[in-house]
Amino acid sequence: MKTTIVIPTFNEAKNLPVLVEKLFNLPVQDLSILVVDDNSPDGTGQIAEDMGKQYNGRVSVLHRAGKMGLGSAYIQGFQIAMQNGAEAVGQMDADFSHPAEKIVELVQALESCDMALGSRYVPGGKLDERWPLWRKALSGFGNFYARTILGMKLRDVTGGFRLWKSSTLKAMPLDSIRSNGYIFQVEMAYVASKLGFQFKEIPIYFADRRWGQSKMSLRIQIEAAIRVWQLPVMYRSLKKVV
Ligand SMILES: Nc1nc2c(ncn2[C@@H]2O[C@H](COP(=O)(O)OP(=O)(O)O)[C@@H](O)[C@H]2O)c(=O)[nH]1
Ligand SMILES: [Mg+2]
Repeated sequence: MKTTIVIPTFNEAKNLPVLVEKLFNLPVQDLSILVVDDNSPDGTGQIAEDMGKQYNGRVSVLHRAGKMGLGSAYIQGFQIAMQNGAEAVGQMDADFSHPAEKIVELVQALESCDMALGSRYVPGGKLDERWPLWRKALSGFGNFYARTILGMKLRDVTGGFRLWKSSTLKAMPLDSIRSNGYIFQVEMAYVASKLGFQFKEIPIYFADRRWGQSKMSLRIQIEAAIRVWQLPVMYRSLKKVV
């Protein structure tokens, strides 16, 4: 299965090369990487460009003019990956929060589902022990809040470590997905589940980022909290396709 992992980056110069090397050392066949860089001031875009040469085109880069948010980076990245023939499309942070080695299990799981995800909220899944209690509680609450209001069976609705079948993404109205922050993950999972697609959750240990700063902000959290209530209205006419 031709697999492309989309990695959005904003100031990930230290993380990206290490992550890319780790990914290419995995026993996953036909793997390529698409970096979506928003003109990172620390030069991540050029580093990604150089890796494209180093890895003979297995790394490609979409350069965007400025910081336009995670959601739109993923949507554009997914579309390009599929145009280039990917049969499975992955998404992950560049910051080592998502354990790269679990991609092997996600690829296996995708044989019997439409989207496989690394989950912090299934048995065996875990949040970084170094996180203070309030941060763990916020993550747990945000996830509980969204999945309850939206009536979803998925345990980790806010998680961003996922592997999609291209056929799943192609059935989704990607152009109408406008969320950009955290809630992007929720919106994608919600739309896919309304369409009737099946998920599999693989437990992961979610580590805090290795280098650099989180782009999470209060504004993003408020956007998410409000938007959860809008999703059922926005997608009220969406019918099952599978
Ligand atoms: N292209 C792009 N990438 C972004 C943007 N915001 C965050 N990222 C990347 O998206 C991933 C997740 O962001 P991060 O700051 O780690 O968020 P956190 O994990 O919630 O703290 C990282 O790889 C970031 O570099 C953005 O506006 N554009
Ligand atoms: Mg992160």
